[in-house]
Amino acid sequence: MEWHEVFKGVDASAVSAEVLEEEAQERRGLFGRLRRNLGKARGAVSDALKSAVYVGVDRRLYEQTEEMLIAADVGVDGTIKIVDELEQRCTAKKIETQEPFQNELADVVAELLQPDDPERQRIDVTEQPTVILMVGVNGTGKTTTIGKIAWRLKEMGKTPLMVAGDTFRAAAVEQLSQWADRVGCDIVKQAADADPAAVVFDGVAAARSRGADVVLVDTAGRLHTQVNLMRELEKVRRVIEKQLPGAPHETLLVLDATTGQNGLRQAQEFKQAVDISGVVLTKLDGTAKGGIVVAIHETLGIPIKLIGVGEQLEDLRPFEPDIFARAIFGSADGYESASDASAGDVAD
Ligand SMILES: Nc1nc2c(ncn2[C@@H]2O[C@H](COP(=O)(O)OP(=O)(O)O)[C@@H](O)[C@H]2O)c(=O)[nH]1
Ligand SMILES: [Mg+2]
Repeated sequence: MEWHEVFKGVDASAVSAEVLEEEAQERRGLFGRLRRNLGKARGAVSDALKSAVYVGVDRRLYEQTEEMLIAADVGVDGTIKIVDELEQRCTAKKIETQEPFQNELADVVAELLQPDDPERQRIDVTEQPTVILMVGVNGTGKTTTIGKIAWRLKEMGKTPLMVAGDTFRAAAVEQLSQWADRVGCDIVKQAADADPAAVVFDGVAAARSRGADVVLVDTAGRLHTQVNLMRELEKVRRVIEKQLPGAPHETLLVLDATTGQNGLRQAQEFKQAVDISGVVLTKLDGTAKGGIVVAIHETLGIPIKLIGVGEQLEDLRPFEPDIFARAIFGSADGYESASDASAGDVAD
């Protein structure tokens, strides 16, 4: 999936040939890059399957696959679903060796992760302006992700505007300002301690008067109490909605993949307080537990839209179940054909 396909409302004909070529190149190198960045998770899977005393596809291998999936944070329900399906298919196809076994596993995971409605997977930026609200616990990567998204939008000819709604820490406003400088976009901010609702009010007003396309609203991830935080987010949301009916058009929950099942509990709390439309799963490069993707899919019912695979501007990717599942669960030999296939897509 190319970036201009992730964002609904980006006019592909307005994207410069240069950027399209960059995207295509990135796309060709994507599988290898993703595989490298997801090295920890991939290593955990292949080590577990290799160390399974491999005498063929037998009961013991299914049990070990089960253990591996649980250890990778897939969760109990997802694990049972995957292994049941895997066993049925391997039996039907008479699969008896590791490599096809592992590729079958990747297929099963990829299919499980398919969105019910692919349109819901996209980020709709057709409204003028579109408001995207970022929420999540402190340190999950909200501010960084805003920088990454703003950069992509700018590359595609959109005018992003950042709003420093995390007024709880002075450093947060400064950090977002630095991202705005790097990306080269406007930022609306006030002194730390300001009322975030007031900052957000100004931000939306500024976007309308300056003709910005996409407003990216940063928020606090921690207040004195969790109840206060949820109340503040509800208030921010109400202020946006009042000022611009229909907004926020997208509320993205940023989750840190390294926090595992704990992150899922946080997610439930946020989901209750504000209407979450998508998940951004960050730090997948730093965890051996990439299976958290399956757990999120199974328990939250909110699409994962983007994944963070590093700290650099370009280390944000659209979430593509096939590529992701193959990068983590597929066998080593499956990689080359997979990367050829995605390069082929571009050439077509
Ligand atoms: N390795 C890695 N680090 C990330 C990723 N996303 C964010 N970070 C880092 O996580 C830390 C916290 O990010 P920040 O954006 O400040 O989180 P916030 O408190 O939610 O705004 C920073 O050091 C980021 O560089 C990612 O995808 N991978
Ligand atoms: Mg922040």
